[in-house]
Amino acid sequence: MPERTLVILKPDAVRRGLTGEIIGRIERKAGWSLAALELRTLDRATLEQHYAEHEGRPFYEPLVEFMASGPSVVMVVEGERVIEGVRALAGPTDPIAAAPGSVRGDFGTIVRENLIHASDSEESAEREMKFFFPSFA
Ligand code: IDP
Repeated sequence: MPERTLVILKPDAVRRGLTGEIIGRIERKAGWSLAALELRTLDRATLEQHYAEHEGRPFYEPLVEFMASGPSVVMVVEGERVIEGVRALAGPTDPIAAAPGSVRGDFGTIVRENLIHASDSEESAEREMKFFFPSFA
């Protein structure tokens, strides 16, 4: 059964002109497709809620600042095992530890500026889709 996941191409991906490359990788996976997509500058309130689980960690404040620093591409991707699949396509959080072939492994060096967010479970995908696209069924 197809799933849906919430993906954010972070401000570094937009600034560096990598959104087409990353969206292309997602679209080329068999049966995956875009269900919603918007270029959006995320405000502090939105980001504080999105990253609430990290509040108090040393990287939290610079993360919120970075994420608010310019437009992101916010999207819903749907397809077979897309929650696990986009996480695999993104690679692990630290781009230096991420394997070449993954988005973070191919394009990133800085942990904070790691290009892409993707929901990490069915539960967070549901929550994040409703949060970023409230009118989305
Ligand atoms: P994930 O995005 O791979 O799921 P999380 O642990 O949920 O990773 O962290 C959210 C985001 O916070 C990361 O994608 C990264 O941008 C940033 N981040 C996480 N850990 C660190 C860190 O140790 N230093 C700087 N930024 C971090």
